[in-house]
Amino acid sequence: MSSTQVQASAQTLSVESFMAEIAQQNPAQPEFIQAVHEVAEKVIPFINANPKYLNARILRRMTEADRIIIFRISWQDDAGQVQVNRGYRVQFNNAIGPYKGGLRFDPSVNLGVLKFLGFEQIFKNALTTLPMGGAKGGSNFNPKGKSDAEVMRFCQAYMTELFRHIGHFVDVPAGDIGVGGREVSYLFGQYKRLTNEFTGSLTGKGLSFGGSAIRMEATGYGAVYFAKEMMAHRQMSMEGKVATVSGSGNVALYAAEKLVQLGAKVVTLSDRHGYIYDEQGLTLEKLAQINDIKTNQRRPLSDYAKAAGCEYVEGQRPWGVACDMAFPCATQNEISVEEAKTLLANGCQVVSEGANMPTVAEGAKLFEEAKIMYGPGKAANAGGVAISGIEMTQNSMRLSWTREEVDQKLQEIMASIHEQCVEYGDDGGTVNYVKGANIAGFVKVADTMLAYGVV
Ligand code: NDP
Ligand code: 2IT
Repeated sequence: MSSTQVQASAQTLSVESFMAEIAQQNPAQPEFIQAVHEVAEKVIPFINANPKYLNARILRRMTEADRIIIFRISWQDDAGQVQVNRGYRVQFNNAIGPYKGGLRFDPSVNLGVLKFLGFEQIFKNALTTLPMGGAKGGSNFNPKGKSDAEVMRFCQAYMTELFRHIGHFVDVPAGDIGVGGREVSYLFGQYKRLTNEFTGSLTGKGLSFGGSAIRMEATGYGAVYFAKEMMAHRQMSMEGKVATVSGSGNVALYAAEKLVQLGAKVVTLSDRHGYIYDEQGLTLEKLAQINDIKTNQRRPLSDYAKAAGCEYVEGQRPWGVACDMAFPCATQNEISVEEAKTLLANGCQVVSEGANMPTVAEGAKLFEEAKIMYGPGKAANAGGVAISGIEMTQNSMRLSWTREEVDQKLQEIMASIHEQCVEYGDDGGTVNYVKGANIAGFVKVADTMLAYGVV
């Protein structure tokens, strides 16, 4: 045994005892505990079969963030009033590359939510095949109803602290809920001003200042490419299949666009207030109109429904609508157990998660037991961060690739993620993608951590 290995008796680890410690160490962080539990259930049997991971306590080390930065953000609103928010960056694990992950600006943001997202990001980024560690950040700032000037002042105040903790070789933030092109531009502008340096320190940038083709589309397109891979593995195609999509933000709109391009019929989209139902199926023209209303004008989906004479269901999510494929692309825990049951009862065969952890744990179990094609977020939505990685590559080269080149890379990366899931996810003849994604992501990071010794 080398000096870097920890001497320990080769006992087995139980999911229950492992989770008891996690729960005790992370009180009042239910989303984080949920995310760790999903990984622990799949990875612990594998660890018990491979004691090198057990003795070195790799999974326990992975559940402890490398470092968490929490800070005050003071800014002035348009009325001159002083506003105070809390800012975070959870730098979870940089074993295989610089910290990488999005920023979320939403009133629901708290430490537990960002730890769940940062933890997921470790495995997701490992699956992309690119050298990126896991991180997440954000603030409880609510961009809704704020003027551009207020959002700018907030972003500048946020970056005035964050800039000293990030950098293209250190930590590279990007967008997530409430952080899109406008916010990344303000954040990058302030980073550049404070450091006097033009580097790829954020991704999701505008095309004129180092952004990559297809980054905006990548998460949604990737979730559809992943579904296509799962279906091809079972000799099925998307042509003519009915899809429900939730959300109407960055991920949802481009998932819907790619579905339509591949011949599927997209019948729903949603926002925080309700969902639209279009029995004929949304067209590319309708999606462009919705994108303009939601993204450019920042108005609710109900305004589109009114303008287009489309059916709108207030206060509900779209999972009661019968479909062959479901693409949850809004937020965590947006498919309840009851909704998971309804989806299955209605014959849904594919769930590809554009959002992070959109299905409650018990609902995910039902999808696994039914052996449908269930792609968990860390595999299905990895296309976004993958193209962020490709943006970093282009920034380092000071070159940019065409849409066609980047789209080709995205398709290759999603196919490779699918292959990794197949390699590690065998479940008696079918593929369990939750098992495959978690073990494949774990192995890459765990082997690297083993190589570093006790760190
Ligand atoms: P956006 O802010 O662009 O859009 C989010 C959409 O989800 C909006 O339509 C929003 O409604 C809706 N939504 C947000 N919170 C809730 C809620 N609590 N209840 C109901 N609906 C809600 O974010 P993204 O599209 O970027 O992100 C969506 C999901 O995808 C998140 O889970 C994110 O973590 C994940 N993701 C994003 C990636 C990216 O590259 N952007 C990459 C991988 C995953 P409204 O319009 O009313 O605000
Ligand atoms: O959840 C995610 O993967 C993202 N929000 C994208 C992260 C990134 O760095 O592009």
